Amino acid sequence: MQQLNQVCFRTMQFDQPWTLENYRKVGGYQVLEQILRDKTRQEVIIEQLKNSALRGRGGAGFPTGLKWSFMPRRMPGAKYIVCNSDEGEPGTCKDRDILRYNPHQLIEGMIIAGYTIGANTGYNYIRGEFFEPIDRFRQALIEAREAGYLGQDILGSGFHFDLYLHPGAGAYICGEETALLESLEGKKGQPRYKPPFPAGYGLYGRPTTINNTETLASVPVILQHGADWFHELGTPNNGGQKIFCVTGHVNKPGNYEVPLGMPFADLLALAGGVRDGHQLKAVIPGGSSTPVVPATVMMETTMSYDGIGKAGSMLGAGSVIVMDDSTCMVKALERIAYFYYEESCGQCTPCREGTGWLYRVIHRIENGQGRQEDLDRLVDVASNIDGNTICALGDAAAAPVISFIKHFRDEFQYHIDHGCCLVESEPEGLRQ
Ligand code: L3W
Ligand code: SF4
Repeated sequence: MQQLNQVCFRTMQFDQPWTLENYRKVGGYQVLEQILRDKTRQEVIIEQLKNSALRGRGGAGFPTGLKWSFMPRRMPGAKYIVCNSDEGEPGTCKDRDILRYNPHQLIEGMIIAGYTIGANTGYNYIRGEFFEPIDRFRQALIEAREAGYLGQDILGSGFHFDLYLHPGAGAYICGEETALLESLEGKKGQPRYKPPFPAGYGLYGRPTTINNTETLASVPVILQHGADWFHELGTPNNGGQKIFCVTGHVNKPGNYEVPLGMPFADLLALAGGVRDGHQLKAVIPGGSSTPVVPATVMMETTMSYDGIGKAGSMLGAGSVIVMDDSTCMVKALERIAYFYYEESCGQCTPCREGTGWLYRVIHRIENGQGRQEDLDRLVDVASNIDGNTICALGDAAAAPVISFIKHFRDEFQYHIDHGCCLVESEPEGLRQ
């Protein structure tokens, strides 16, 4: 069996993994101390990250070293590092557990990021409903400040860095990076046009780097053990271990931190396999925004950005929603479509109108009132949303519709022809 929990969950071996005392037992804050003591050149840190093949864990898989290199470090004036802990993607529950069980590693990662990109201020935007994770992160901030890792002249190095926690207010769209920045500025959380990207025009119009919680929490471990060590945990171009949130019809749902490139079949086995007495039907491999993959393809797939890409989907945030043969695919898609309809910020027409249109048509098919032309209409509406909106929520609403109909068209057609479905069940991974 592959080794587990070597990166973000490495403190899980202790009774109270979230304390500073236990974080120090795995070498916590030693990397930061060394960087500040040696005044390590920022280019060296960025090069290490590039060599580690760390890719953004928030959904897009963008190379982290490259993103940090975009920052105009020598430009005078304020720059910011922002952590996106607004984890709201259906099926995703990993960042929540990093905040709960290893908050200091995230804090160390953010201080190192601030040093590297030339920022003296950081914000962690945390989903507002994460009560315990917020408390743990707040307590860790107090501990880190008392230990001299935050504030003015950190450890006598001349570098100062302040880090603030900002709870969100319940909007999924604030997990989109530019909506998050608007929300941090105190405005309505609506995405901005890109470009300009945050690296050029971010928080308060200043250069800003935004990374996901898991991404930033991986940084101290990479610098501690070396880029090659991290890269070799995974596969070429897909460095490290990654947390997979396995939900739905499995015997042991949960967060599993395993090497990128692990065969899906092994991950499924770790999660206890499909519910007893049932067969695997399909998997949504990266969260509800990513295309569904049928069982036969999924069982031949490896869990990496490139592996899932070859299967016609995306690794996304690593939120693996498992559906067995009791799942009604029409019902499952109806649930997903309602989510995007509900969470659209309403700023652009194809998304505002299209998500409602998609939901209403799927709803009527599910309720036995589908029309023969509905499947083509759904694909047409989804295709017209895809790529025509300000942010990725439009694409995220379209992708499930197109893929569900592509792979399970017969099931949708059965609903239209007979006014009912063959199987009656709700996918547990999609329950909110
Ligand atoms: C400077 C350039 N920066 C790209 C930066 C950009 C961003 C990152 C990736 O969507 C996906 C979405 C969800 N100069 C740059 C540049 N950047 N080109 O790189 O950008 P992008 O646009 O590819 O992705 P995104 O807008 O960040 C993220 C999908 O993830 N998703 C959602 C997961 C939800 C959670 C959650 O709840 N926590 O993670 C799942 O699949 O649909 O496709 O930073 O600025 N030339
Ligand atoms: Fe808002 Fe949807 Fe447009 Fe994104 S795609 S800006 S969520 S209306």
